[in-house]
Amino acid sequence: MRLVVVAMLVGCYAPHPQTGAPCGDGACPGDLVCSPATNTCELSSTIDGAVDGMVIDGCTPQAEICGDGIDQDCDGVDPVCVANDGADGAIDVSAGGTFTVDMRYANDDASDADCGGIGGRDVFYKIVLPAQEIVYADTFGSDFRTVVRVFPGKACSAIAGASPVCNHDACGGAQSQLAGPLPAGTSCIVVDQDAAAITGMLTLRVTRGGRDGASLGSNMQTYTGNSCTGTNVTNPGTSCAGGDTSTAEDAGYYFTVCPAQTLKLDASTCVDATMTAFDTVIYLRKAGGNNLGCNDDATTCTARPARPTHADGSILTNVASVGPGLFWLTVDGYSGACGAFRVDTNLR
Ligand SMILES: [Ca+2]
Ligand SMILES: [Ca+2]
Ligand SMILES: [Ca+2]
Ligand SMILES: [Ca+2]
Repeated sequence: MRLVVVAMLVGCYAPHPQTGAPCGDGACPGDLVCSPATNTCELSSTIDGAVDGMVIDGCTPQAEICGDGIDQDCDGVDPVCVANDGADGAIDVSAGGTFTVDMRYANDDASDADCGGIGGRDVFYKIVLPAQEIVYADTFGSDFRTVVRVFPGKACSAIAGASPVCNHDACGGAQSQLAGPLPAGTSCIVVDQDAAAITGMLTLRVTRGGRDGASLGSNMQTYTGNSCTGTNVTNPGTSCAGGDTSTAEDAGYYFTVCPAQTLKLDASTCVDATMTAFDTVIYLRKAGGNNLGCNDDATTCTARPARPTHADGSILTNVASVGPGLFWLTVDGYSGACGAFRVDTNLR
């Protein structure tokens, strides 16, 4: 028995050249080969006898699986997996931006979590927020059917058994688009391939909404609120309300627009002037962008009972939002004002 244990230890710890080291002038020690994809020394020739760049007799090419030490496609290379193939390599997308991945170099190791088909390769992202905020993501431009699973408040290492926000087949197509609140702290985003896909280029776009807010519904809606309970996130800007840069608290309503789609928005704080108690300013922006429309005082508004000599309610009419993206209607106040409001909208 003692001899067997010694033999196993010898087997496990027999010295051999390490993989992952840079190729020296294209050469690698021992039986490693130089991977042209990474310019590092990798294992392949130890598995099936392939030599660098050659397809050997008797090797039947199959779909490559990255990082498993086997050269499935018989080109002499076992490619290194992408960094965010697994949960522990989740790429931080907290700053927003566009992220691309060649899915050939990922593995199928995420649970489908009852969202999308079983199978397909998957990659992991994380986002870390200082406070609850609306976050937008889409995968338009990817060349495969995408499934996006968002796990609010869960690190990627802790998503087992959790139910994600699930999105696929958005906008009548094969990609994904979603927006919604994520809490302070870390959340995980998994992008998967539907069914048994093993190739494809992923384009993931992440946009921070810059604030918390409520979802703006399609067609005619009425919302009431009190902006004094919010915080001052934005101001009307230099092109509106006389360049008002006051610190009035504001309320935000968000919506998404599909690619090649234009939505039109009407909004008014004076449909019932008795329900709005302060001098409002309303504006529409793409997240992070400038005013697409902004109005302080609409002369066609009925004056508020509290200020009968001056109509200071606000109206936007037929303002266009061109997709794809995340858009905000903001109810703000002029010169620091806040209060109860009613805003009537028509998004179509
Ligand atoms: Ca492989
Ligand atoms: Ca994976
Ligand atoms: Ca404001
Ligand atoms: Ca006003």
